[in-house]
Amino acid sequence: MSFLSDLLFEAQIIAQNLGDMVAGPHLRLGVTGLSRAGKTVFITALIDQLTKAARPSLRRGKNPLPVFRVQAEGRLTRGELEPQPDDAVPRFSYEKHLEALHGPKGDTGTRHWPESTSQISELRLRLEFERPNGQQKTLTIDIVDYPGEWLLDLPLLDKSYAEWSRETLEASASPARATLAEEWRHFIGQLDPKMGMAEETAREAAELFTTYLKGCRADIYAFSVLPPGRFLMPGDLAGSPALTFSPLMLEEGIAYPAHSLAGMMERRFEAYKTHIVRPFFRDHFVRLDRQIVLVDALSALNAGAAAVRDLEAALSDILVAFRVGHGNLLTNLLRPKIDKILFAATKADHLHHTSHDRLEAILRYLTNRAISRAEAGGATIDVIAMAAVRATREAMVSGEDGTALEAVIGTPLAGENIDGEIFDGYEEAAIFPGDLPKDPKLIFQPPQPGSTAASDYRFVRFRPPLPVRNPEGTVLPLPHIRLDRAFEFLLGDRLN
Ligand SMILES: Nc1nc2c(ncn2[C@@H]2O[C@H](COP(=O)(O)OP(=O)(O)OP(=O)(O)O)[C@@H](O)[C@H]2O)c(=O)[nH]1
Ligand SMILES: [Mg+2]
Repeated sequence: MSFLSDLLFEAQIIAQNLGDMVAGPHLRLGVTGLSRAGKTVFITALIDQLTKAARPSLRRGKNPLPVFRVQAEGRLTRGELEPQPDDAVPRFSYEKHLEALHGPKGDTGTRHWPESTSQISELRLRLEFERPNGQQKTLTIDIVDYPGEWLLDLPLLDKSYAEWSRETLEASASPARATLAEEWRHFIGQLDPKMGMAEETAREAAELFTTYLKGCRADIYAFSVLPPGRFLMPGDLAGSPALTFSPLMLEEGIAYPAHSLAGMMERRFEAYKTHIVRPFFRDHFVRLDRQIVLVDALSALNAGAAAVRDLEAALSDILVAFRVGHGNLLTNLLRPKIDKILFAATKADHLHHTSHDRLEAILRYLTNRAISRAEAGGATIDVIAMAAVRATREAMVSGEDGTALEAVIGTPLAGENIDGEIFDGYEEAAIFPGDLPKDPKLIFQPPQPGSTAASDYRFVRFRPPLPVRNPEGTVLPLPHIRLDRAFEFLLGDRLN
């Protein structure tokens, strides 16, 4: 049965890849990232920039994408949205997300970031360009957006229910998580996994487990390793039996009968993998050509060393699931490989540009294991600090002792708090977020004694920037930091 389903799985992948190949020059770009990493904002900014890049009337004097060669050399002639390729997948709500950033119905006072993603969606962009020899060409780019939580499920594919139970329980006993897990652990601690199946008990265990996972995600903890992803973002599966399971305290080496509570939980865990995780993996991940991995290192730094360690673990777990390297026509048909991966530390606009190199060094350090693995597979890797949408500008402010500090100015979101000052969402503020450490290793260390803040950095969330219009009333592409460098790395060679 499992051999047959594996065979069917492979056949479906080959059929999809064949379809992709006959569709003409095209690239499937994976935009990967844990929840709140900035995927939806990045995709929106990418489309906003690339559909406007060939229109000089939508520039503020200077070229907004100087490092993106096809555009800088004036060879990008058109960027347009096309009907997406998969009829069964909803369309990425580009217009809605962009309108949110600009301010719905032209009211800039209500501009806000797009909502957290709860469903998969997809979009196709067609770029028309001139090759350096003058030949006209097109490149089609498919991009998929999905809830970041679902990404955490990929590592489950290789785990049995017993392994997953053991690992999840171990993690929940760590000092950083134990308090959050207390009620759930107490509940399952009283259960005998050999007892008969009991729907009510399974439901209660699953609910307490979900509450624990949600607690871990709160800003002050900002933990990253929290599978199963659908427990946090169920999409259309809320309340379904596929989500009604939980780890149990199992005894090593015991095979639990099918009619026991453990047997039922195991069946549901396997069903979750078969019916939810595998299709997501097959329909999305296996077909990617290139990958940008967005990492919100700043939120983890804000929450402290335990969150940073957790983020590092989550990133290396996830990246094992990528297929990387250079394939030939045949191997690409069977198993397309990701030949380029860009690791991007997002939201760099929270920092003065003098700290961007340090942020980049931190991300390089966090993804070290993943980078070595990908490079060994033959993929080309780069690491950047970037802001898909730049919500701040820079300024010098003077610190308490009169020293000059490199700060950023923006409008903090309503409710953001720095040292007891609560922002109202309208007032601008100059913020010195603290210096990132020169030595990236220090991010794994707890704050210095004497520090009053939960950590030594203070990043607040800012509102999106005020939109700027051209004389005809069209909104210009939003400001960004190094988005053009990302485009050049991910797309540049395909636009030559
Ligand atoms: N300042 C700034 N904030 C950003 C940027 N990108 C994302 N953010 C912030 O990060 C939040 C999450 O961004 P999203 O793009 O929704 O993240 P996501 O990865 O799609 O998250 P899920 O849909 O929950 O998986 C936004 O609401 C913003 O507060 C950026 O370029 N600059
Ligand atoms: Mg999203």
